[in-house]
Amino acid sequence: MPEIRPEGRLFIGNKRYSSWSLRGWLAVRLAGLDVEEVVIRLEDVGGGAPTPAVRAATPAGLVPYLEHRGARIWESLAVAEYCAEIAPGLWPADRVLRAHARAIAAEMHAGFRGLRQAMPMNLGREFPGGGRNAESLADIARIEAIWREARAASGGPLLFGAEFGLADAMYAPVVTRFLTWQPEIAADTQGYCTAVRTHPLMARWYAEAAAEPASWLLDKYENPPGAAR
Ligand SMILES: N[C@@H](CCC(=O)N[C@@H](CS)C(=O)NCC(=O)O)C(=O)O
Repeated sequence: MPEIRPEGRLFIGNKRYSSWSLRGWLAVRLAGLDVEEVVIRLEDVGGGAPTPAVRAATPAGLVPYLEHRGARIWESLAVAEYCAEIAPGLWPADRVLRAHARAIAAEMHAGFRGLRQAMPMNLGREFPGGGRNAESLADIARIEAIWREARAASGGPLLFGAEFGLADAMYAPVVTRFLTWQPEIAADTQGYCTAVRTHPLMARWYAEAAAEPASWLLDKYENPPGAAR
């Protein structure tokens, strides 16, 4: 029997904190790429500078970064599009729905800075009531509307029907932020969070995050400024 070898490498940050890595990882796993996973512990070197090991390993100094059969792909949305070339079913089959899915995925990739800054991802903690400011609440309202519109059109429970797709992958870290920071959200938003959280790949990512060494904990994410005390 010939040895089955991985077809490349996926560089990601550690799973407790790295929200963009979660997007790329979900796309790669949903597409079934046979790649080795290289997890880089994120560090706080000050001034918002990237982790030296991330900078050394990746073209843009950011994770996720995918090498697959000669292709080099960085930026989570580009990773998602690459995965969709291999597994086209990760976008909706219908042209109009596919355009909608791409639009909301791009909106996530380009925006929601208020939410991302006020409610950083931390899969091991709960900060109920924290992180609420005008910018994060406005982002949350827009995200609820996006999810509501997509699920109303598709019937849910995921954004474009029964299958977890690339639009869901782009919003999965938002779901984790909602579970950690527990903003006030509508019942249908909560329903979507449950549908995402219970997907087997999300369960796997959470379990692997929980297994990371305690020495990887970062004070800036464990004691974030916006946490209610
Ligand atoms: N726009 C990029 C953002 C990637 C990004 O900001 N990644 C963070 C981790 S979540 C990173 O690599 N930070 C470097 C560091 O913290 O050292 C993408 O979509 O992939």
